[in-house]
Amino acid sequence: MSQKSLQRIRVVDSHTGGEPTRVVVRGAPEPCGKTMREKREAFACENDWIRTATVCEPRGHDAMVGALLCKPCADDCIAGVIFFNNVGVLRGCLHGTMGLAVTLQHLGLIGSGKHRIDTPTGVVTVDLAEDGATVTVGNVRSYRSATGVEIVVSGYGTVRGDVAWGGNWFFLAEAPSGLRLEAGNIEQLTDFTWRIRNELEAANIRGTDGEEIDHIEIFGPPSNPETADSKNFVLCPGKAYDRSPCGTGTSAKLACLAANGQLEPGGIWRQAGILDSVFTGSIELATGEEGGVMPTVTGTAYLTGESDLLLDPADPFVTSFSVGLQDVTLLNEARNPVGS
Ligand code: PYC
Repeated sequence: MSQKSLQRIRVVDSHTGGEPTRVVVRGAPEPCGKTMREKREAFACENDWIRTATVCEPRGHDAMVGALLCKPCADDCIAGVIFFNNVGVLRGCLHGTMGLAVTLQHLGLIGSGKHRIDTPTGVVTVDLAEDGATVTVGNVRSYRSATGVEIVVSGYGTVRGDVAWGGNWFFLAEAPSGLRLEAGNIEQLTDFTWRIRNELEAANIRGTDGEEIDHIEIFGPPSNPETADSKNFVLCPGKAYDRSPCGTGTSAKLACLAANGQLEPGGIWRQAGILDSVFTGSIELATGEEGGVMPTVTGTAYLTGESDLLLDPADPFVTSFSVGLQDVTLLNEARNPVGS
């Protein structure tokens, strides 16, 4: 087949503490909107095939997080970004923001130092260190919205936890004793946290904006207390677990610690993920009546690839296994604007 009939989407891949990020840098249309929230909505409604084609099988996998590089809506930002995964668009994503920072440097768009990024949750900052891998993200206001929330999880009994916003909605709880918080126990950890998510949904326990709590985060002691204060397992919306400690989840954790009086401005919290990679967090108190904290989260991201994904309109799975043939028509219609 001639090369002309293939559509190309340029991506740069990285991982942050083990969690992959695929930044779409060319070949996708710019979503419409005056704010990044509007662009996120437009992307979800009109260009979902970009999501499925880039992060779902056969080009991606369930743990892959995508990031569409956009024009920012705020003048003082270097870039805009919309994050997405195997089941839909995300709100925020800090491991992905760290991956975006090393990607932008790789593309020659930023150097080390501080930069502002426009996202659907608000403007975040990235501070890229001289080593080209360590990234400190200044996140949006994070806060605990409910504490001592009890749900009964079949097979496990009553689970008590907090609900917090860290750029996504989280339910945070201690892992029950007997549930090993280890990479060798992913199946059981996934089963437990998936049951929590279903119970929250059944009980209509939601975020303060009425949105679903689609990230579940459980905690236990760190594998190595010299390098971390806590270890977590985070279940993401599409039932994949976060390989990293989860930056928005760490922000939600910092908000809960601060609300409990366990973390103050100037203090440091080292959050390990299930692979024992660590994010380091600290807070400032948010100004204004609403309370909460302004978290800062540091991690390391490394580039893993740079490639053109090829989309052949004749391929019945061109935009992934999970979408119907009508999407192929959509792709054909979208080819000219995308390719130009
Ligand atoms: O690091 O914020 C994060 C994140 C969200 C979903 C996966 N990673």
